[in-house]
Amino acid sequence: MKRVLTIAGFDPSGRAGISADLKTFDDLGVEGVAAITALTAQNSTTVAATLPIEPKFVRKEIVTLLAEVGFDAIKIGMLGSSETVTMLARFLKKERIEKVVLDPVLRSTSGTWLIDKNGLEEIKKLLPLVHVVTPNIDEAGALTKKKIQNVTDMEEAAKTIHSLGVKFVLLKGGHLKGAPTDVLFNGKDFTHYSGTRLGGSKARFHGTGCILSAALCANLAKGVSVKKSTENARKYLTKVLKTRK
Ligand code: PXL
Repeated sequence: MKRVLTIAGFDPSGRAGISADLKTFDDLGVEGVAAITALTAQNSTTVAATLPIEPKFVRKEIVTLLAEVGFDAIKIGMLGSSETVTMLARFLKKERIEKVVLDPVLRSTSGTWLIDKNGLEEIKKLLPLVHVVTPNIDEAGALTKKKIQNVTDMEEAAKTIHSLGVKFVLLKGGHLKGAPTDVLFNGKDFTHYSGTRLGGSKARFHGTGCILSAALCANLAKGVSVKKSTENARKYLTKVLKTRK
């Protein structure tokens, strides 16, 4: 069985973060292990508080797991502090793990910041060490300092983010109006994935970014291509959302 590490925060509601990642890994037939970067106090609609774990401790969590077995892929989610991002960049530079998926979490769906103000610049430094980055419209806007309003803007943003050194950019369009389209860019070609919009409360969509990137990572660990992994991850996410109110 392939083994996948998630480095992310803990959401006690179970819909996002570490618990969502581990459930996704389990569903997709890979063994999940986890390093917690932050605790949060939240329910499905509100983040009341966050408590980042010391970067040294996060590093200890990762190296202790690694001492026993390697990872076939790594998924990175909420990191909680820019110091943890810096620590992780150092770790990835040393270990050279190929299949790294980064969900560049900046804010919760409800708008609470999940990283400090230096986090964004530190996250940019992680990109050359990452295989696939999965920003949503807000995160891509922050990374490129541009307003993204349509698919053409998304393609421009994906090019800019790709130029920061990451191999694949999967820009998620769910936050734009109309039929949601995700754009994958490999430095040469664009692939568009379109779907139908599901209705429902904000709570229904809490953690969707986590689930998508975890499912993508599980597929990559199993040797599936990035294009096909994206397709499979989107299908898996739709299935999960259909079980939610
Ligand atoms: O969806 C972003 C996210 C990621 N990780 C954790 C979270 C959230 C949003 O609330 O709590 C732990």
